[in-house]
Amino acid sequence: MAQQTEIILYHYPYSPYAKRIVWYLNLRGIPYTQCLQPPILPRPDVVAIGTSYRRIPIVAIGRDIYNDTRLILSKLEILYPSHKRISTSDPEKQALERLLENWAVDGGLFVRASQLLPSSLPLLKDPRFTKDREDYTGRSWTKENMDRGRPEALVEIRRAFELLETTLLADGRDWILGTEGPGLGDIEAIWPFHWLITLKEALPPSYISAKDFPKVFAWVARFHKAATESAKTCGKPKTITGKEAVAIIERSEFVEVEGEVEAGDPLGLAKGDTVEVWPTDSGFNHKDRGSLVSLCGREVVIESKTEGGTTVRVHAPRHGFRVKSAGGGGTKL
Ligand SMILES: N[C@@H](CCC(=O)N[C@@H](CS)C(=O)NCC(=O)O)C(=O)O
Repeated sequence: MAQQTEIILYHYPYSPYAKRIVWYLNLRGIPYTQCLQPPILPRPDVVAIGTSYRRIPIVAIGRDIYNDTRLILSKLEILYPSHKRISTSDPEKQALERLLENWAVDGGLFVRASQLLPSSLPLLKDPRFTKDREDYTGRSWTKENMDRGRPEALVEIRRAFELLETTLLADGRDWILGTEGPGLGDIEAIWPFHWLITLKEALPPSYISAKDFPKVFAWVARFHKAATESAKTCGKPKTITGKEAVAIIERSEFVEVEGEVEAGDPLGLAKGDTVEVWPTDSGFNHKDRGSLVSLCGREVVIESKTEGGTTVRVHAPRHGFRVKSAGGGGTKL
């Protein structure tokens, strides 16, 4: 079902998180359509599809809306089995894929990388942008605070370069898990490094350079070339407006069958309960609210409506998100 349904990616192209999804889709040759978003709120196109989630990217497949790249990647793995595979089936390497994801997303790598955005960047001089990012992260984005956080962030990021240079990439392999071509493991690990290396003035060459970390820099260049080639092969994605996107969603079917609330889930919630769902690491001021469709250790799904009143299902990963009863339905606790 999903195979025939248009994938709509809500993103802005310089989002490093969105790149994870674009690279993945292109490397697997899965076609998608994009609905480009502004870098700051408001995003009426996103509100229109029935989610209050404020982060980018978001993926809609039919009437299923997926928030957070970790869930999006795992869904694309399941929903598109017949396209070229880039993930590993070796359990030891699968563990590495997941640990690399955890390292980059939860392990502080992304937060430290974002602290290295050069304060000379025009966006960082725009008070609308810095205020927006304060809402997103809960920390100050003033020039003084950015500059103050930079030395510590540089030390952490250098440690990350060192780790890859002296371990996974130490034997001179092309791809991080020793695969034939670029794989999911590369995507899981590379995006903060790619972001920093390709962002002018983020890394001071006297402290972090290709001279110090030749293998990491070469890996990023190699990946960039492969990703650019695969994007060329796939061709430019179709770009649609928010109105076109919501119309596609509203006339689609669900691509997943309705799930259940897992028996024994420690929250004690029941199907149909009104719940709020939100990420706990960033973007926490924007909560989705709806009736609980399904809940398990991997994901939470709630029912919501598009602005035109069509029912959609909003999916979020369980990890990194809070699910809380909002008082409606048949909560047991
Ligand atoms: N854990 C989330 C993080 C997503 C995230 O933080 N994305 C950034 C863009 S790179 C964002 O949303 N920034 C604030 C914004 O654009 O509103 C994921 O994996 O998707």
